[in-house]
Amino acid sequence: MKTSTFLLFLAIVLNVQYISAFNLIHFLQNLFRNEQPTYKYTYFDARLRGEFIRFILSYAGVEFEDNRVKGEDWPSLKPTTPFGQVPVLEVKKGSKVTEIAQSQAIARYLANEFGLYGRNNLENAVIDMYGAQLGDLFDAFSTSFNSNTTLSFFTEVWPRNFQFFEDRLNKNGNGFLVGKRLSWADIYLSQMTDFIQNKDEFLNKFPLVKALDKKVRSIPKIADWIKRRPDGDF
Ligand SMILES: N[C@@H](CCC(=O)N[C@@H](CS)C(=O)NCC(=O)O)C(=O)O
Repeated sequence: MKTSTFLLFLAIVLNVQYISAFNLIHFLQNLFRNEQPTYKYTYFDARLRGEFIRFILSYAGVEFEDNRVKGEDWPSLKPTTPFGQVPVLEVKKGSKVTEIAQSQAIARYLANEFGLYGRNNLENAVIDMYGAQLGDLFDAFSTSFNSNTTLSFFTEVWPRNFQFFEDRLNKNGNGFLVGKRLSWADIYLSQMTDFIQNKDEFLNKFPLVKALDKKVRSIPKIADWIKRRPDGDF
């Protein structure tokens, strides 16, 4: 049997809930070529928009430099980033460093690398759709924060969106947002619950989101990150 056939066979056999065939093949290929990239993740010393990427990096089980920029250092760093904003992920392969800005682009790259996508392009598009909705929700949170309207945001916009996700989980019917396995959108949705005060009470109204959140946070590598992550500013 050719090595690639054997690896494919092994990957299919091991294609359990949290390990996709793609993930395993990719990992083994990189291992044999000794081309494991290294990661430097730059964001503020906060959770906010950047934390879900830390969840994904933790899930991936890769070492990453968690570069937390202090407010006073931001003005000098800002012009060195691709679009004057964070998060930015630097991926170093050999001597080549590639910077990825835009949280959604970072998430999609990591999802492709570490098997957090679906089984085909259609599933991937739906996963990206949920990611984009969560990104919009975070934007709305940011706007409400800057205009001192967080109260109405958390009483109207936030529960409306959680109801959307509850309905979508109900429609998919198996505890994940898309297909039958974990995707980057599931992780993003779970991490968003970091921002809820009285989380238990709030999530009681959204039992499927609550169950997904529990499942994500009990994945050992994510649980470990949650245990050791710094508090940060927000
Ligand atoms: N669409 C971008 C938005 C990035 C963004 O708004 N970053 C904020 C922090 S959450 C930032 O860098 N603010 C500082 C600034 O703009 O100077 C993404 O999803 O990454």
